Amino acid sequence: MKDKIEKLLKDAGVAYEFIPLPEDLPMDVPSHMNFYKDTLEHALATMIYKTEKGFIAVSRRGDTKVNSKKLRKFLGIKRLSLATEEEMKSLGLTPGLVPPLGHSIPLYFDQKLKDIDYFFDGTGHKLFGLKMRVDDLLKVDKATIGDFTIYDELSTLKIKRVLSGITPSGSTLHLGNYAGAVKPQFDLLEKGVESYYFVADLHALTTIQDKDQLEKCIINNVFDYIALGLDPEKGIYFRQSDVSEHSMLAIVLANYVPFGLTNRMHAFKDKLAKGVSKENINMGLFNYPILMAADILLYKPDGVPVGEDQRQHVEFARETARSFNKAHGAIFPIPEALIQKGYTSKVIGTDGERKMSKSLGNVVNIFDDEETIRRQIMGSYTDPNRKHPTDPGRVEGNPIFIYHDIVNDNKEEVEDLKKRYREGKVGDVEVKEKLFAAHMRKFAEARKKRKELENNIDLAREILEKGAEKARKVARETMKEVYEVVGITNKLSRQ
Ligand code: AQP
Repeated sequence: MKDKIEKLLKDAGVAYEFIPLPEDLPMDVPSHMNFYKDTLEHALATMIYKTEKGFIAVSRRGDTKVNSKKLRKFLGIKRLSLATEEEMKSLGLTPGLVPPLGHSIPLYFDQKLKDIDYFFDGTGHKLFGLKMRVDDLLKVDKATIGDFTIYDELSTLKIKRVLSGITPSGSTLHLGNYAGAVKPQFDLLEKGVESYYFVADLHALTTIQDKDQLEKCIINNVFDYIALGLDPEKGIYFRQSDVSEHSMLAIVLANYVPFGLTNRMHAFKDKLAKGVSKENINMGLFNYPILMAADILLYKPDGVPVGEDQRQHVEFARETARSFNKAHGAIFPIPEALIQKGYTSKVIGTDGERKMSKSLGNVVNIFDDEETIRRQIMGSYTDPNRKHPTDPGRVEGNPIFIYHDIVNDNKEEVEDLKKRYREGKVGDVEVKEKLFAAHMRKFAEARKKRKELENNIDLAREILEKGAEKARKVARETMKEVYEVVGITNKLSRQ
């Protein structure tokens, strides 16, 4: 393929550059752009799709995503899916290495390409990249230009580093944690965003005061994340208390936070609402948002992927950063809360009323034993107005259909169940049985892996320690900077 491209470019008499690439360079676009020391807008990604009219190649900029609705409309087609590895091979192409020219199938370029001068793409050869001018490419290729992409929000927000924490307060993760936080966090890592994850053991002290229980929860959390697919070599995964700068920064930041703002935070207000008197609420809970602001600001992330329930706390961190910056100059970038759109931002619990929460017990867990998960699903609230399976039911906002959307990868089955539910042609039991089966399918591999990990506590500790070493480097730099600007000239700030 590379030779064919070279000939095409030479014959057309245009300028181009083949760039030698290191053998161990990962295949993804962000890693390539990192290597070129350039940004995603200058990456060209060419994808092969299958349609009812045959295969097509589509080129888009790295900071955009193909909008399938727009593309289907543009092409006047109904069916559109990415070609499989086998199908690509039959076209003489290697997945991840598709060049933007030399195809035997129709080629389409998104028009946003015309807003950049040059681009980088593949040559079909793992060890060579291609750099050339967009105008020159258009001279060589007989591509059709159209408008079928949208900007990728993450690239336009310029998200390069993110940070997320999870409180090890329960036994395992639930579907709310998964859809609202863990899955989006993993998606960011996949896209090449530098990702920090920490087990918030200091936050857990607000509710756990039994050391064995705390340690168990921490280790469980590591097993959950690793079983779900976190690669600790790619993402930096550590334990909050292993990086003492979290506590150090919280003490400093407390001086930049008004009492009134902290008093309005929901973690504290929720407890009051549950009837606990102010006199009995521990200060750890009251100070929780301050420690969380320190957790975040220490790593100067651009974004914090969280569920809707944490929006207020991220806003608190932003406010704290502004207040500190006002006094000392632009030390902290103001991070964005990266919250999912739609129902996954706040997955409803099995009580059909409140957010799915460990402490409320209205959960469907991921790693519990089969019987417990079956019980959680079978006991879930559905549509209270539906007395018989023949009554038309409500799908929107119905927990069992929300859970189907999260775990059931058989979308045809989900659509069929929704249709029959609306028409009063399926009972709750069948919907729940199918949900249970889909849950088991979705997490089969993760559940197997978690079982294998279960007795390997040393591995969990090793992962956390290695992660902490990496996290500490960044945390220490920020802390030095903070001590220096506030005037604490001690051993750390002089280092
Ligand atoms: N129901 C939910 N929907 C969407 N996102 C959720 N998250 C939690 N519940 C939902 C997100 O998961 C991340 C980790 O949460 P956490 O365990 O650290 O704390 P949490 O938000 O307090 O979770 P719980 O289950 O509600 O714990 P408890 O009951 O102990 O307070 C966060 O990003 C959170 O937004």
